[in-house]
Amino acid sequence: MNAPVPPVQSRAEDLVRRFAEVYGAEPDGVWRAPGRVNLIGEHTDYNNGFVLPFAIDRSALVAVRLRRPGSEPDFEREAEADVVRVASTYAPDGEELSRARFSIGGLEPGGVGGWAAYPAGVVYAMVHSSGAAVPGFDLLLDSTVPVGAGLSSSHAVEVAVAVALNELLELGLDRPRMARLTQYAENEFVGAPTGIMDQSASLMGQEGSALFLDCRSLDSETVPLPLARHGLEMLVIDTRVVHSHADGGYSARRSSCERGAAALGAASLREVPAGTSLDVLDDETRRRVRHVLGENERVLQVVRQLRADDVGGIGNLLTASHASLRDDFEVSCPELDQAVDAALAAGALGARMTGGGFGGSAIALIRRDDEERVSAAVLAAFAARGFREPALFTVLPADGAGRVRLTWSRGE
Ligand code: GAF
Repeated sequence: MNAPVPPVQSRAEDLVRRFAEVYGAEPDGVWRAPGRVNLIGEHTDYNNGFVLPFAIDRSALVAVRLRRPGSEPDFEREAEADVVRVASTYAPDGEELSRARFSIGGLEPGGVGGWAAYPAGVVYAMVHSSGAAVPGFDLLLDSTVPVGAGLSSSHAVEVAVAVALNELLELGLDRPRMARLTQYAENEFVGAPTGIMDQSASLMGQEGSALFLDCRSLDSETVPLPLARHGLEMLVIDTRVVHSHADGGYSARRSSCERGAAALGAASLREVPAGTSLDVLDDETRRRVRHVLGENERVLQVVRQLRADDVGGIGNLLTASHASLRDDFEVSCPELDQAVDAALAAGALGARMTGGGFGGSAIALIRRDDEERVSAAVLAAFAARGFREPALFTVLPADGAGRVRLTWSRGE
């Protein structure tokens, strides 16, 4: 449980060494982008609403080197200045590295599969939505964000690539523009119709705080989340039920919300005035809309409580969010419900699924002294139901993406 994550600095230094072995040269630098936990504000981002995620102390690292004519032995042989070579230390089938390559000029939506679609999508977005000239480059990826756990491992990769290329190519994109750019990569290239929350958390998170983001204006503020000072911890329960947002459930929810807004005469659910009757909607659409309207209110309430330093007091709102996602929005699953119920029964102050749902992770706000008891209760409940053993670990609010300062590497 809670296996320690190696420090970023030593991971980055290892990555530089591996990069030299793989590509025969040192990288231009190493960039880090964290995964995220959403504290509250679920399925509100694509409805122009409010979200309150935080960047976590688990991250993707990319070492990148722009390819320069004449600088590498095989560059001339490949004779393609726009070739991107990517490799990842996360290699499923027991191989040492998972490798892929693509040519920038040949990129088309859906044309690159597997994890390489994320760097490819960012390049595609830079070329097609920002008009940037992107040369070929070499990239090596390492990540401590568990894949498929609903903690935004794919956005962490995209954001790491975006901040690396933004700096190396001197594109001058600010954080909100990089959030839009990586959303474009997800929506247009990868084919997942996701909102703007995950990449914003990865880009704009701040240690010790959550990010209060208005997804309509992209105005953001940090809100203190001093867990340790209150003797609290955020426990992640990764159900290990894997779901992709490119599958139908997520886009079906999005369409329901759009239908609901249109039936209420609003451009988006954010524009629906408080107190509007939902009676004109059919039962299913009414429940979807009721979740989004209620969830926006819960975000505002949690922000008020955190600003009043009432961290323990937000627990009930987290649990209410879960009930709404389970009953009205219908994006939970038996494993997520079990995680929440078992954690609450063992003394958690609040618990909810986090992220898009249909699998992935739940979070539980717990007293530090209760970690073992809550974890044991969750494991026992999963075993009793015959569910796959979940992964349990605590997370802390961390800083958003940036360059890792290496003490000895070229270019520092
Ligand atoms: C996924 C999406 F990527 C986010 O944009 C958001 O919609 C979330 O599901 C649900 O709140 O993580």
